[in-house]
Amino acid sequence: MRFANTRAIVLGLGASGAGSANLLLREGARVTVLDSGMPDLAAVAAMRNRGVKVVLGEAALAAKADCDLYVLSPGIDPAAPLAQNLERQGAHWTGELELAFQCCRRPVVAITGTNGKTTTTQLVERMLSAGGLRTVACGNIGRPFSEALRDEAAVDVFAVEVSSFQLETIRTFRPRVAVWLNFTPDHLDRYRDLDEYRAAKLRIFECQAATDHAVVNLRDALPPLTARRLTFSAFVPGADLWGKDDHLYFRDRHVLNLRELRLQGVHNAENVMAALGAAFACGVDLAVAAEAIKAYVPLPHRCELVAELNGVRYINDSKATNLDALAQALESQPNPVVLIAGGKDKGFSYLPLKALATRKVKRAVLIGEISASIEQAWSPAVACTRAKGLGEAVRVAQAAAVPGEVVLFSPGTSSFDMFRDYADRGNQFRQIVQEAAKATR
Ligand code: UMA
Repeated sequence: MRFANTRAIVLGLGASGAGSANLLLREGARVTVLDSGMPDLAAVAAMRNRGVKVVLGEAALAAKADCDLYVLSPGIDPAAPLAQNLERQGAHWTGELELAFQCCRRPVVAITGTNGKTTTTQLVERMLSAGGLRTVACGNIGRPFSEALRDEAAVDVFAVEVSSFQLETIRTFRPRVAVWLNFTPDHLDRYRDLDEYRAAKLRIFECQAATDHAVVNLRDALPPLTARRLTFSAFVPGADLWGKDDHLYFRDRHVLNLRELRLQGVHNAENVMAALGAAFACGVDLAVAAEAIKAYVPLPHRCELVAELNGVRYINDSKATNLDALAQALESQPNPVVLIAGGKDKGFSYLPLKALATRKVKRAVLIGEISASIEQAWSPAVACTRAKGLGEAVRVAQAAAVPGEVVLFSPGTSSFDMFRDYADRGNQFRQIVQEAAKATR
């Protein structure tokens, strides 16, 4: 047992904290979990039943750093009081990703990028599985890597979606294949600037060796990498994986007709290319990999058509938690859009989207703590209305949209000011729209 007789403190009792604590228990450690927020009470009870000491609230903020190992959940900013209290006493962080990697005996394909991580991770899982490699998708996708390790005996490869938050605290994390999808502004509520965010993400390559692969977007100027590079791009000529007129190629070989897939848009073409690159690096035949994703159905909350009501299409794009994702959603709409946007103030301005919004958006209905700032950035070029909640926003949008138009819920920022997460936000939108549909019948 790797952590026999180790005394460990885990910070945060969300999915990562629970996964880390359970892994540490399996590896023989004595575990304390600290949570200064509002953890799920069932999770608290489950931990206590397993012999874990759980310390909550003010007591957690004053905990003593009297252990050997300190595991940080990714959503907890190292600058937060819970972490600072222990850091001042000399604690060094091991992230949940690093902890899981240290206990993992299987190769890892890691996927990062500002947008498209979850879709690509799922595509990688399907392609590798079709190629005969038993693969499990985990990580930032929702199921923590530490939790997925339970199934290790039945797994050949872990396809791990990794966020910048998780990469901040790695030391030995070495993916055999590291995928870099794209990089655009995000998370400026956590990082001082974009360079700091990018530096955290670039750590995905830090421990790779010359025998490993880096599957990278040719459009992004990356520093020199140790691993063997495979490039992809829908825009820049000369990539190993590239596209023309709905067709994808690997060097001079035709691989796939995008029209056979249910994934739409150029961003998804690049996600598919990246996944094909990872499959190739793992030795999977590209024809087999391409065939495997023909039945792939995109996940909810990503430009998901929720209903058509009086000739107006209602689209749930709650997963758009940054400006780049909102821009892609707007670009993909040929008809006038009534946009519902806004949410948490993550420290960036919506000004860069003003020209696009002026072109595409008939009316913007704005919610959340960033609503005034969006109005300031876009009005009067874009007609803006502020709404108190999502219900009011849908009512305003419904009144503004006429047949042939689209009500697009694409917030452009994260949800944590008003909702549990983007999925909760998207589910609430779907429910409100479905109730409105019933009322009009
Ligand atoms: N907490 C404290 N003190 C604090 C802050 C939080 O005690 O100061 C506690 C909260 O009360 C809560 C726990 O910490 O009980 C939450 O921990 P967490 O935020 O790390 O959440 P998890 O449930 O562990 O979810 C995390 C990822 N969340 C974040 O990075 C914010 C999930 O990604 C991921 O799916 C999960 O681990 C499994 O790996 C979500 C996400 O939004 C989807 N990720 C960001 C993104 O994709 O943009 C990075």
